Amino acid sequence: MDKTAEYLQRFMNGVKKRSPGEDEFHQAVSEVAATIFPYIADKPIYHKMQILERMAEPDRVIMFRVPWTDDKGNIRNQRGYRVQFNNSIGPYKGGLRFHPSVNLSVLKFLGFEQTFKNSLTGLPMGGAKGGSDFNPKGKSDIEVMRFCQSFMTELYRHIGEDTDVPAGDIGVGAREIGFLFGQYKRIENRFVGVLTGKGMEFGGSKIRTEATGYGTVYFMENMLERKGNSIEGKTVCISGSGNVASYAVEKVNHLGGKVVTLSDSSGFIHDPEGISPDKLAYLIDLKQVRRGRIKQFADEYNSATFQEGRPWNVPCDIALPCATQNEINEEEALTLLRNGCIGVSEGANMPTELEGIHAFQNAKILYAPSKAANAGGVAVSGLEMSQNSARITWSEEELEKLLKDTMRTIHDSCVEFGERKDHVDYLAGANIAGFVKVADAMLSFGHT
Ligand code: NDP
Ligand code: 2IT
Repeated sequence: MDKTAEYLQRFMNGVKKRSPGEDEFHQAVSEVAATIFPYIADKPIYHKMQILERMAEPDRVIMFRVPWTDDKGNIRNQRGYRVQFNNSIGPYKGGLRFHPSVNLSVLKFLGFEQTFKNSLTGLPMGGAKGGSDFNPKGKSDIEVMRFCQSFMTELYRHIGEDTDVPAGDIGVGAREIGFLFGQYKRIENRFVGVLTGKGMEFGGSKIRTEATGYGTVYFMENMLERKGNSIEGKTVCISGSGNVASYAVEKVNHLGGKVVTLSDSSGFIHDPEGISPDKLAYLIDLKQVRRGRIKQFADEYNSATFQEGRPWNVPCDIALPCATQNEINEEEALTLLRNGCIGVSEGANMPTELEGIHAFQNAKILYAPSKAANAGGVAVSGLEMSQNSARITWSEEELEKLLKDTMRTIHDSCVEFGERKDHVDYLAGANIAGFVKVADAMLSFGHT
């Protein structure tokens, strides 16, 4: 074993020993470390100062009890978390996830990834993630409000516009951000930009709702453009049917592609005729307003069929996983490749298992890892913070241009650090580009 491989193995053994059983966290760290160790092999200062070791340990983990009362009068207890991972380049920043699968491992993987992602945006934001094992599905609006108020009653003391600025993620959208912001303001008696993804009436930014999905598609368009190709005329498989998936559909449509699948946790729909703008309007109302299931889409439109499972056996040119982590395994990656898929851009965080990533990389298709591909959401969150601090509002045109330019810059940084003999390793490029800025800031701080 060469020295780099030996360091990597020793490092991963340390991470696993310190955080036993945190599989998702180990997965995220090992994917990053496998590309950083070769990069720092001839840069001893990063070893000496234990930079990656320090980056793989959150600054702070906050865990708390969240009691709330359901509509039947029962007292329920959930667990709340905020993982403040790294604030070397700016205040902690990252979403809140409400989903029954939330645990410390999931939030640590997300917070670790967020640190690199936020660095890639070029904006001054550190990395964090939080949330709860609360399941918003089937809950009344009042139950969700009571839960959000209880959650914020503990969280408020740990966050602030210059300390830590949460936002949405799975299960946390405009409704939840409204309840959370209302409670923060009430407790603190201060109206500040402590959350992003706010409603337009109370300090939200234009384009924030659309930003992640749009950005994921822009990244794919940038990769294709570099190869003299484009999304126009391409068949696209998308998973998920929430915020990210919906606006990815919209942007694919704008660019002349055709989206043929969408999914949720019960299954997927296949619509060979494509998700036209009127079908997308139906979907957004179904998922965001009526909080229904994707199966209802196939009940509404004859052109669509519903099946259980994931959409990856439907032939496509481009795949945009936009649901959750580990939703493409090796077999599904190989199926996509066999069916002619030439590009994957990850709207979700860590949607591809390590073996699936290796399959995409071995095939040398255009593979954009989540920390680069879905950075558009947090980038516009950063712009929301700037607007709030300056008490100004930018126009939709300005923000859409800033988002597009940011995705282009991130793409170009990945190429700068990931260009190899006959292809671009976007995974290594994103990891290294994200690492350098945070690492160099940490070097400046000395032994902190
Ligand atoms: P939403 O809650 O709006 O939608 C989530 C979608 O994913 C739903 O269709 C949901 O289906 C599906 N889903 C969630 N968990 C599972 C699961 N375990 N198995 C199968 N399907 C699942 O969330 P977002 O669209 O905001 O987030 C989607 C992904 O994008 C996440 O990975 C998130 O971390 C990432 N992301 C989000 C950003 C944002 O700005 N919102 C920014 C960057 C990344 P169901 O309704 O059945 O639960
Ligand atoms: O994963 C992510 O980047 C998000 N959920 C968005 C974070 C943010 O602060 O906007």
